[in-house]
Amino acid sequence: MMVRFLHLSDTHLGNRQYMMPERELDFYESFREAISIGLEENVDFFVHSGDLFDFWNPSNQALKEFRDSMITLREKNKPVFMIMGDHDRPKRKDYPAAQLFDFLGIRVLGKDSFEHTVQRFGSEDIFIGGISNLKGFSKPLLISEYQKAGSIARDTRNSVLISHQGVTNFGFPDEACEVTREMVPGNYSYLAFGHFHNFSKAKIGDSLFSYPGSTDINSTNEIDSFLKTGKGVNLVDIEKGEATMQRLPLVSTRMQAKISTDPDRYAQEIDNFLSQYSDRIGSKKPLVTIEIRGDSDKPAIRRYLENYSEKIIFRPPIFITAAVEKESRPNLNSIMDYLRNYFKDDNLADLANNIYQMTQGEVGESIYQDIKGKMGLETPK
Ligand SMILES: [Mn+2]
Repeated sequence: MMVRFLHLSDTHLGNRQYMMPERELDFYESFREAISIGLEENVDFFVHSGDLFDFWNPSNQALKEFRDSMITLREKNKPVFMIMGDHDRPKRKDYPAAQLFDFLGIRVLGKDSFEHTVQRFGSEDIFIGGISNLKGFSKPLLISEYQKAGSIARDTRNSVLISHQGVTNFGFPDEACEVTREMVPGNYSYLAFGHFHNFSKAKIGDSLFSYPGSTDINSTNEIDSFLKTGKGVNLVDIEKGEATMQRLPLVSTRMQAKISTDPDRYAQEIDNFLSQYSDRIGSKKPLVTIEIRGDSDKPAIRRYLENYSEKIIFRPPIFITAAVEKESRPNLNSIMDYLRNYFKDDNLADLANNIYQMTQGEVGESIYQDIKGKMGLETPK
């Protein structure tokens, strides 16, 4: 007997990238496509590894989109196991938004510490463990929760661990990671991870590990990986404790590109992009970020880009003149240098740095107090 599930992640429902209404709809559409792939593959259940919503207090529209899909899954008797990503974790005492839909069979696991459930599908039991995103001050807790997750699952055969953290050696700088690969328990059949938006998979211990990545492009940093591998979801089969995974592409994700060029070549590069990716562009107009370096006739370029209005959505072009380039590229080695350079005011830079440091850990009252203190409204405690 085999257990089959769909692993999706980082759907960021409600994200309205660049304040564009069509981008908000795109995120809903790629989410719906992911859900329908799972239904077509007749999975036993769904796993979502966090950042379901883009904000912890999503808009009613985002809640409705999620609810509608979950009603369908309920009707088809497909349970959903998930955890909170950093975007889902309430910034003050509150419920995770997804938990509003517990009556539809949504299970949000491990809100403050590791938690598990054992579910039976056909003749197979499967151990499903989860730990919601922990960051900043709670890193040591995370490491001990991973140890706990490893030891509790020791004698199980079919097992899945759901987690939303940065793990080293998956193409992200170590500063962006809370844990190293060695800290992740390697005795699970499958490690269902979220947080990094680019797809990757690996073997960790005896486990098959994967970041399925986001279902849509949340930032221009994801474009290179998107052009190489597209966005997708993971179809996972577990049989006799061994996981195998198939990567299934999402076709609804809108094509994006970033073109960094100069005033002499931009027109050619736009046409190159259109011909190179013509078979992948689909029915949605691609969204293109264009960066033009050097002195240029800005109004003429803006007018030229309008010729493409039927084929491409351009963001307002970014013009990088020699003067700007010099100013934005001082020798900046630390976040504090960046902030001083940006604000040109040590006091403001100091405040911004404090906020940055604190948002790596607990968010809330302490930041508010600090801001009031710096603004002379109240002495910080
Ligand atoms: Mn995310």
